[in-house]
Amino acid sequence: MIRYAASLFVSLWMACVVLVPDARALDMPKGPVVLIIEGELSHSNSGKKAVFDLSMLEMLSGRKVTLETPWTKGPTTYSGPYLRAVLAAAGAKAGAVTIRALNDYSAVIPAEDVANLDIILATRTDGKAMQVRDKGPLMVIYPFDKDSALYTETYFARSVWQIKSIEAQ
Ligand SMILES: Nc1nc2c(c(=O)[nH]1)N[C@H]1C(S)=C(S)[C@@H](COP(=O)(O)O)O[C@H]1N2
Ligand SMILES: [Mo]
Repeated sequence: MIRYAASLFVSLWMACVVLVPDARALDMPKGPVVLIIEGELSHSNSGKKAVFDLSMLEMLSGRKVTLETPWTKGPTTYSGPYLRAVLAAAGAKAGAVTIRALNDYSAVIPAEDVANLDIILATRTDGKAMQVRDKGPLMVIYPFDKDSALYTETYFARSVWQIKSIEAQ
């Protein structure tokens, strides 16, 4: 009887560990959708896709950084979630991602950048939500402040603005 109870307890505990995080992994967006993630995902909320509004993104772990970019005059403050946190929220497997913009520009961000660099998807510049005319609603910001070796054309080309969607491989 005790063994039965113990194994029942273990089974229930495993069911919770396996099922509960998935069931409530991804909220439904309440505001306008600003990002669509496609690919092989374990957390979806719109068919097989994961869609996010601004507040869902801003609840994830991220950072605020002030830096210079080739696209701005003088230091600019960007804030937003880490790319890796956004991908984890959708349950994307570790790997490269293709980031697509509203104008159909796209760039591949290699798996090692996602894993090793503190890339953010900026949702705000100088504290204000980014309008499409200001490269919004989302923009890839590499940590140029932490590693000046990133300040090259290779990483500028991966700095996609006006992001529409991300495809996880
Ligand atoms: N949405 C979007 N993001 C983009 C691009 C683009 O055309 N559209 N061009 C990329 C490239 S190739 C570079 S080098 C940098 C800088 O582009 P710029 O030379 O137009 O400033 O932005 C990157 N991000
Ligand atoms: Mo470029």
